[in-house]
Amino acid sequence: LAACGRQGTETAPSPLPAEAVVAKPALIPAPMRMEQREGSFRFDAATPIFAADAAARRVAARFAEMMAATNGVEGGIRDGSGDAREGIVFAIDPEASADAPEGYVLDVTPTHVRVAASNERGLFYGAVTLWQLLSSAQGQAVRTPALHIEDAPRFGWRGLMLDSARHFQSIDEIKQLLDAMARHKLNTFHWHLTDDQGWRIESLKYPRLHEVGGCRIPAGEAGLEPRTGEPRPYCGYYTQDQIRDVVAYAAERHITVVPEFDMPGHVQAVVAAYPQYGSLGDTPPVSNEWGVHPYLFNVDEDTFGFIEDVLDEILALFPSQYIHIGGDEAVKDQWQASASVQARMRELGIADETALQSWFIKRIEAYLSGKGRRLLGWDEILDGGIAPNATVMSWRGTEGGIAAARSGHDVVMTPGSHLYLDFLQTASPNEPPGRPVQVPMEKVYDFEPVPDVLTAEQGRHILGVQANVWTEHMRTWERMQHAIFPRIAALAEVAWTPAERKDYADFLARLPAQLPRYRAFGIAYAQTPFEVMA
Ligand code: TNX
Repeated sequence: LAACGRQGTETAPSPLPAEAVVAKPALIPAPMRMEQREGSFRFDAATPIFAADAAARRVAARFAEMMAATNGVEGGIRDGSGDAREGIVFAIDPEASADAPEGYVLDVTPTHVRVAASNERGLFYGAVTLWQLLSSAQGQAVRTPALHIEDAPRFGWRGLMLDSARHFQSIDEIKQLLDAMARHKLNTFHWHLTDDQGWRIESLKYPRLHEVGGCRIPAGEAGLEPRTGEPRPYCGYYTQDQIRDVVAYAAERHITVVPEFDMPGHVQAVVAAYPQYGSLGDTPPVSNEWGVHPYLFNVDEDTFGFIEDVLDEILALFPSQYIHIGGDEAVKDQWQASASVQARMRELGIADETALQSWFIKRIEAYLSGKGRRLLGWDEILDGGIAPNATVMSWRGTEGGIAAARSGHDVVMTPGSHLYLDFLQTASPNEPPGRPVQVPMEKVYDFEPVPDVLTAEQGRHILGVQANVWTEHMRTWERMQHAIFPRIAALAEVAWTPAERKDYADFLARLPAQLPRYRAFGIAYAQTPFEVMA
């Protein structure tokens, strides 16, 4: 990886307990710059951990928590800046990493360690690095090589999307995922909360959204009570308190939660609850089938009033600058078939349904801009002309992202070909059900977010990358873990590590050290990638 010279070879003073020695740091994602130095540092239960202020203390506490989980040893946190030059110091230091908002500097010397950053976020990432360094060996006493790291992420958007509409997860599972994201230095949790198969946000103003829209009857046996054969609905939503709790929990881990409220398509669950806002006025059931559905919002003033009310509730729950409004897969048949939609188009002088979708999204964009937020949508929001200030999430390959960047719009790359974790990862018979195409770990790793057809200036519009966890095939947390881990480690390196530092063989050499860390946190990662490698 970096310029690794000599390895720590000092022997411990004799009265100390036996220690595990880290031969070579195994950090994921690999840092921007790392230089190994002379000697090594010993960490054990007696190592003091200094934190000078509240922010540093919060970071030190997270560090201690992680060390306790992986190595069974915490070290004691003390107030102060560690002038004694022993132990570990966490310091907010305006001089350190000032020009990199999430960067940090880490120095390990034979006598002490200093982690410094200009803000708490950067300091937290420094703590994650130090924890990985020390947990590259097992045991309550570890010795790690002296080194100097200067680190900052390549991208500001390092995301993971979770679909809680098709199947939903418990708050505890979501928190476990947020914890794991933070330990991979990911900072954006895109929460897909509404779709044809379910509405998962409690609405105070429109309670039928979660009461009716939150329930579907699964197809086949899963939808029947085993004894009586009665319909067994699959129901669930997150209360506003639970959502606030998740948002706060994420923020403590330096993760922004970006909600998604899909429109004008993927709204069958909404129309099931409030048919007056659908284009045709009929009342469908909440869907229990996967794939693309025909239901579209109407385009009259009542419908916009409803959407804006719901957005207001969402904005109050999610402080995120970006609000995802979907925009994908809106087949236009219902708009074509609806007399009132056609009349509205004539009135507005809108030529076709693609132009109508563009008008629709522009209207929502103006609403969100008026509230100081930014609209984000799937790449279909380019069709018929993109709204000013809209940001594009490129999922049908990178083409949409390229077009958006060329026209001066910001982009998050999340191509299905490389970053969809609902695709299987190997040809092993032990893969659980999933979408049939394969996205092996190496393919995730090899994704390059900034296409070389872009100029440097256009390339700066690529905010970053995100992997998506669609859950049609992931009924359980176990399956989700299989899909996410360890591919999330490859994603982390795509999102964080400078392109010229990426090296798949080296990544594979570091990956084994990551696995005991997963186990320590009870993460049931996929074994299939390792069967293939064996
Ligand atoms: C396409 S990606 C969808 C989702 C599905 C996914 C399954 C996107 C914007 N739309 O609705 O869940 O494929 O892989």
